[in-house]
Amino acid sequence: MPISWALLLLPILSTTTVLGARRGSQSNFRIINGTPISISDAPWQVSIQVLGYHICGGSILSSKIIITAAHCVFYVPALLLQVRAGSKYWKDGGQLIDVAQVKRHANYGTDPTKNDIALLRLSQRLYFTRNIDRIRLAKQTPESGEKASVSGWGQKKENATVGSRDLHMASLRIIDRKSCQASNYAKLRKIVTEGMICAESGDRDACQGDSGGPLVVDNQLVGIVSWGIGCARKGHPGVYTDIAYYRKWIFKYVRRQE
Ligand code: 4AZ
Repeated sequence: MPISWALLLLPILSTTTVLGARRGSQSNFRIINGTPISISDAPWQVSIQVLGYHICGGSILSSKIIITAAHCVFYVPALLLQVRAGSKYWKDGGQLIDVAQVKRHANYGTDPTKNDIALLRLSQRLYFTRNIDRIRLAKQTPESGEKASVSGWGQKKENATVGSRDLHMASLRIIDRKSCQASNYAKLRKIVTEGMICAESGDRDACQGDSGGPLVVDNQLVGIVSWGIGCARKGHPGVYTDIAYYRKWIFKYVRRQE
């Protein structure tokens, strides 16, 4: 399926994914080749949920603002969305809070890989603990070769049908935009535009269900899991929304809400 369709269908696919997990047939799926972590290792990580099921990851910017991918919340009204913070399990624990408002990037739409960024305003404040905290935004786009980590409740295998019950993290390396474009994405005519950065590391990657979640360098948010062709395929890096590129857009909205 073309990636653009896949991205549009993501909320639906992810919901079925997690329904599968609840049936308990396969309980071990996660980020590709990551390791289980405590929520205190990534206290900014949240699970974004529709009708009680995990659809995407997100990160805490402030006690009332979550940042995620626009494709995660494209067709979803705020009243169906909730956020779970402070638990390594998407299904239990921590704080579960309703979403009051969704702010997608105004230029998100026709191409679901572009401007893939959204903010959620919560109906109540999160109470910060050692398991729930904000993450700072990177001021600069990370350099090629820098070590980064990605976390989430997504699939362990590209063709898996279920997400992970518990939170996983994988270490990656940043690839600059031009090298990323020169990968198989050039042959496939996938455009890695300004506002995107890439990361990969052999057999480790983000996958479906990790979308919207954090890519972190030195405890700063540098990216949002956005798209890719498959998961952990050689020459097909994971593509992330570049936080530094959208910093002004983010702060315009965050200031207005605080
Ligand atoms: C997805 O479908 C997706 N390997 C997210 C990340 C990547 C691929 C697919 C990166 O949401």
